[in-house]
Amino acid sequence: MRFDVVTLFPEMIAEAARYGVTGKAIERGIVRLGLWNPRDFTTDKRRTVDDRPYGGGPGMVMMLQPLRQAIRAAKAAEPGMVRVAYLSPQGVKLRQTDFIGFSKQERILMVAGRYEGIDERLVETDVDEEWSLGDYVISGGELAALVVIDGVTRLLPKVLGADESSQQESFMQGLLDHPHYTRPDTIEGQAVPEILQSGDHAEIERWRLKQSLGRTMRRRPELLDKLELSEEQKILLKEFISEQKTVKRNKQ
Ligand code: 4GN
Repeated sequence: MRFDVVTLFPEMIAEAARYGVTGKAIERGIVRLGLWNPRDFTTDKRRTVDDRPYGGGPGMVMMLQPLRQAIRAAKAAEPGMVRVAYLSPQGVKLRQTDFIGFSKQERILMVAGRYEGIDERLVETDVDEEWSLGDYVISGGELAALVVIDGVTRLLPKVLGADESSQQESFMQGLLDHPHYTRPDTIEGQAVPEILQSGDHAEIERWRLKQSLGRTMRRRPELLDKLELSEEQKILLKEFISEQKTVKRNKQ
């Protein structure tokens, strides 16, 4: 899989992608990164990439020409189908299923905006899709592009080992994850749930699914609404509710 990013700060992408799962995937050649600086596609002596907004107002806008040339160069870098994505708060909210969709593509080209945004004519003609991480604003699209690179890379075959496979994650089933614990089994009066130390793998799976269902209901009920729960899952959810009522809690 090849990711291309058009950015004024290519080093930011290159450096962050060196760590962890993305770093390993790049090392192993499963992922390739192409970085394109619109400043390299300017023609004036000052290498200008921004200009004042038509209509007035504060801030600057990323100029069309350097961005368009950078996108074209990135596309032409190798043959094959490329989806051009722009990351902005105006985009469609990204979900895990979109990452799954991206992971089946050969290439994704992302445009990382800065300042007040990019010239809208690019969105009309050079961009295929506009995506948002969520309802908040950050100062540049680079961190958003890195989120996509990371979220997609960890879904690619061979990137995660069999035991850490993303396939068995709760989120793939539309549920929040269950709690995790490691040693020691007790610390400052806080014990690891007994069942997790029982060695009964069927019971452990059942407990984890119950926690996933319960946490999803408590924290993200709208996610549960989208699911058709099995009879067993309904039973687990009822068990979660009755077990929760017996313990005094101020969270979850
Ligand atoms: C994306 C980009 C938020 C998101 C961004 C988001 C850079 N902020 N919610 N900032 O996915 C003006 C230029 C804002 C591009 C954009």
